Amino acid sequence: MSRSEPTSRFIIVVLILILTLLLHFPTPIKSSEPQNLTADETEDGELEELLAPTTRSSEAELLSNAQRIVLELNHDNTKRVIENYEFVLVLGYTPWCSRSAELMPQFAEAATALKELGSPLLMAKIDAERHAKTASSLEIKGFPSLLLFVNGTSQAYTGGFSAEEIVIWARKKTGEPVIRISSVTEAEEFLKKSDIFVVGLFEKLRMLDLGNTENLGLSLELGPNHKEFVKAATADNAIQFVEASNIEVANVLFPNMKPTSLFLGIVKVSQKDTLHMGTCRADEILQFLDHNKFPLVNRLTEANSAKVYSSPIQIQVHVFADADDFKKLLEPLQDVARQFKSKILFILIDITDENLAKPYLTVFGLEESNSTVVIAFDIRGNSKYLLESDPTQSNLEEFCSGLLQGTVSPHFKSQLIPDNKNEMVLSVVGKTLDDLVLNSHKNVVLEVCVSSSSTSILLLLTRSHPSQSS
Ligand SMILES: *[C@@H]1O[C@H](CO)[C@@H](O)[C@H](O)[C@H]1NC(C)=O
Ligand SMILES: *[C@@H]1O[C@H](CO)[C@@H](O)[C@H](O)[C@H]1NC(C)=O
Ligand SMILES: CC(=O)N[C@H]1CO[C@H](CO)[C@@H](O)[C@@H]1O
Repeated sequence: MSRSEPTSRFIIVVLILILTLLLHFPTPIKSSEPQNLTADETEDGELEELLAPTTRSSEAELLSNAQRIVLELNHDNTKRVIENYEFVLVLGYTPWCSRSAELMPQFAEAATALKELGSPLLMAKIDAERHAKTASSLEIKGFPSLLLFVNGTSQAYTGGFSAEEIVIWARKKTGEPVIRISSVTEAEEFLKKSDIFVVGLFEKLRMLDLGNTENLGLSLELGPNHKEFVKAATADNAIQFVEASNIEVANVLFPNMKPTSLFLGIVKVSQKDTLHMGTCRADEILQFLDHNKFPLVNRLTEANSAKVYSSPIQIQVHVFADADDFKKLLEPLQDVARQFKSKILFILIDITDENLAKPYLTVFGLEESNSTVVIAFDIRGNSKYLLESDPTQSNLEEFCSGLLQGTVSPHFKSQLIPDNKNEMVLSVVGKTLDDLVLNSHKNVVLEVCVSSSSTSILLLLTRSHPSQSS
């Protein structure tokens, strides 16, 4: 009797203590696994559904399940979630923003894929209009915006905006930058789902594949080359890196790979294009990627324009065509592009797309054009060019060679060259400005008429000072 009483009192005290703790700290999350969330994370038990296995009965259902895998942040849970998870990718959106609406299903699809891959990343979204204060405390500016929180500290999102691109980026930044492929079957499966990737063959990985882990120094023994490979994979923002441990597997990924114990290359599946990388240094791998990651011909969309124009390639050929001409042009254009690989960037733009095409065509005075237009920019010299002949393969080749050699004349938006024969006062247009005025050996009085006003400006250009005098 005298012994059981203190015991039961002790139990009661412990129970009260546990209850108190539970009430005051409803979810002491310490794990990085989103699956370990409990239902009181959200008021409406949304997470219970979140935890339910994804069913595959219909596409709509799949999407709505996917959307549930994304945790909805609000005033009450944000701080706790950000602080307690190692990795949280937050999407700041507003309900009225169309770009948010486009991104949301991609984000949800990425969340599903990452969950299936067992990623430690928690995907969350916050309605930045409804929870403006909370959103601004996360430094969410502009919509949609994505931020990755690592142990509570945010970093900018630098990946693409399709589900696949989000998955690739997220894995790179959460400790899984490289996918290891150990069998031919896995390699074939991977190829079906991938368009562009970097492959590395590291024969020393074979020991890991065979389960030979008794050598604890193995990761060191994989050597500095492998370390550089992983470093590059982490630093790059968009391209999946894969590693293979034997030549049979590597050969499925990169056909006709030379038998060697170490090999790096880029594969562009849909372009049937492969490139061998003759380096294993991280910075050189990244530089090589910058110059070679683009498809031979880039079809411009609003979604990929930022990515396409991030290319460091200085000469860019833009081809404007309608859907029918696209089909006819694509192959010859790819052939040309192959010859000028990593020297000229080729961009294909739908001529009927006002937003994408008009601004360029207007610069050339060709906004009314209905047939294929080929223009080029040299970013170094800030000059622009126009292909004046038909866009046949040989004309395109000649144009591109000329661009590289600097033998194509830059284009000026210009009226037709007027017939000045027998004129006392010569008419000058954009195309003849250099010859008649700037390079003239005589002094020139130039009258500039501004079409929108009745006044005109007189400029005296003297030979010794070929610039404006009065
Ligand atoms: C996050 O914090 C945990 C615990 O302090 C630590 O083990 C982990 O390495 C950190 N993660 C990153 C990516 O820094
Ligand atoms: C292009 O097509 C439009 C409508 O079909 C027509 O009005 C216009 O004149 C055409 N422009 C040229 C340069 O052929
Ligand atoms: C309570 C609970 O669900 N625990 C799980 C947390 O996550 C680990 C790793 O996925 C599981 O093994 C636990 O069962």
